[in-house]
Amino acid sequence: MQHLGHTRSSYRRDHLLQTPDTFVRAPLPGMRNATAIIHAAPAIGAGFTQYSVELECDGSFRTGPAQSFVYVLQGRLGLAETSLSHGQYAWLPPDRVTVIASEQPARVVVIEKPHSSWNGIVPPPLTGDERLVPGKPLAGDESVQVRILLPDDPAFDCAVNTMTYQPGATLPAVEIHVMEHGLLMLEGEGIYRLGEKWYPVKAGDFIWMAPYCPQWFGALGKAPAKYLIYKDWNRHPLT
Ligand code: UGY
Ligand code: MN
Repeated sequence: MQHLGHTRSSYRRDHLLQTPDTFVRAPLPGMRNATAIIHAAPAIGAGFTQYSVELECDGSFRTGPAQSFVYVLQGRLGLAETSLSHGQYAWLPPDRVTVIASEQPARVVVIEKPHSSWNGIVPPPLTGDERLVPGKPLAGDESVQVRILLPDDPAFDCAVNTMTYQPGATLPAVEIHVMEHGLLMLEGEGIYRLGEKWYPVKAGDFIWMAPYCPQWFGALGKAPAKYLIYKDWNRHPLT
């Protein structure tokens, strides 16, 4: 399709909006029958990487030296003795190579970050199911539900949550904070304020927000909007 050079994607010093029409696919070393779309990486100033992996039949990839958070978007994946399907996720500790494989086509999002340990503690691997995590209203607002996918434990140096907004619901205020974000729109649509710009966004879009990037979201449409959001967490800013 011809877009005459137009896209909703935008790259600024303190944020990236990456829409599916601008995704570029290339396999990473160790991938078999699979390819990656790199969303966030140190090349844009991020302290983490986030990428989508698209697996074909009999596809596989492996986690690297960093801690990894793996969330299944589509299909069924096997890792170690476990299998994960849509909405299920795994956290894998650093320095442990784990092969993730799929017999059928599948899509998964991966977040990797060097682990900053607390008193030398590195947690063991864990798995979970987003649908079984109870939602908590954001700042008392029932129309915005937050699901916290990783334990509230100082051994973890990042948080990964989902946030579900009823149509018309918004973040209560423009946030400006030291933590950076990687965000994948999972469902619905809305308006994201990033820095001094307001962007229409919808399911499939990725957003990176640098530290202190002003941010706000309002959900539009007739169905809830939902996103998966990463942030660095639980560490003094000097560490
Ligand atoms: O956790 C957060 O900082 C979250 N409320 N930010 C966001 O949704 N942009
Ligand atoms: Mn935030």
